[in-house]
Amino acid sequence: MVVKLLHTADWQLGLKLRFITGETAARLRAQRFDTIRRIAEIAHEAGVDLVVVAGDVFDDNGVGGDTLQQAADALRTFGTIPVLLIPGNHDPGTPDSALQRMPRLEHVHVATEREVLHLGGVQVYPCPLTRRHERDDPTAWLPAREPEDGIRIAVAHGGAIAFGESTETPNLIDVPAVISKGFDYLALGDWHGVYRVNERAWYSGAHEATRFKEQTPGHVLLVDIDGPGALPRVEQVPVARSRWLRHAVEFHDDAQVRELEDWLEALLERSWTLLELELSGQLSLSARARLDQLLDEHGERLAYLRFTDEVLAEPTEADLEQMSGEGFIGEVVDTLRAGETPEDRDALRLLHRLMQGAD
Ligand SMILES: [Mn+2]
Repeated sequence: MVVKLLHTADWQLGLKLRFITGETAARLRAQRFDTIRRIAEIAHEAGVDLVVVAGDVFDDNGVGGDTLQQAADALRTFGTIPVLLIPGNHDPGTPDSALQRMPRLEHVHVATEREVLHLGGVQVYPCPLTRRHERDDPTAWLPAREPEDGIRIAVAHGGAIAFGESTETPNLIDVPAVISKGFDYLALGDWHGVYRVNERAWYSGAHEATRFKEQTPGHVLLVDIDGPGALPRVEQVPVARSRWLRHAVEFHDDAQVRELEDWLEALLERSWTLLELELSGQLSLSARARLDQLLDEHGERLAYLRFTDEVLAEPTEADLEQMSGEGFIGEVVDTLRAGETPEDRDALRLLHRLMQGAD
């Protein structure tokens, strides 16, 4: 008896992405549904017996009917493959549960109770969250293996104690305790990157990232289990369309602006790339001006760009030669050159930029 499982989690459908303005947020919100369709293709190609979504299917229980319908339409593409959804901390199984309001589909099972289900030839033990923060371990109810049991899979949403968080943290899951009860695989959700807790317990991570700080989001896991007690074979499959990147540059040489330009030009699918740049160090005024141009240009070409900017612009002799002039501007430049405050340097930089623009 071999079972093939597709494990995913943290879809957070209806995610607001309030920090992103304009059409891009709507495009990224829509992509979260399209990536489910991609996951369904992978499930069909791999011939999986069961799909488990380990919580936080929706971003919150207040999502509108349009989000619920789009979710149901995307889930329909799994065809007859059974899909198990469990409530997480974003969409707990409270009376206003979004999962309960979603249009019903025959192959989609919403776990509301802590009880064993038989899906795709597997004994599945969902551990739904019934409120946003459970004080008790949501896996505590799981029964130990009986001799007649087949392949057993538990599905839960919360923090593995292995992360070393304080025991005051809600939704904590004692992973070794679950495995010691004779589970072949524990499908976890809540952590947004792929993370192997141990050989039988994994986080799949989110299908599309939600924040820059997430480690290896954008995957699903294909899990093969040859029989009760066999170690699962886990394959990590990339699915995300959006790419969330972080990049840091500490400038100490003007040539690094050109290197940053090359790096930006080498990015694939810029319209799907969100970038967080951390810029520090020191540049000449002319290189600083070129950097500002680059940031303006790529701010428009990327899906999203934000940056921390701690780059000091120090006028070089070449910069100042270029700026020296006659009349009022010449006097201002001389005054600013003589000044030593950061404001003087900022004013010189702005003036330099204005003079460049006036060419
Ligand atoms: Mn969560």
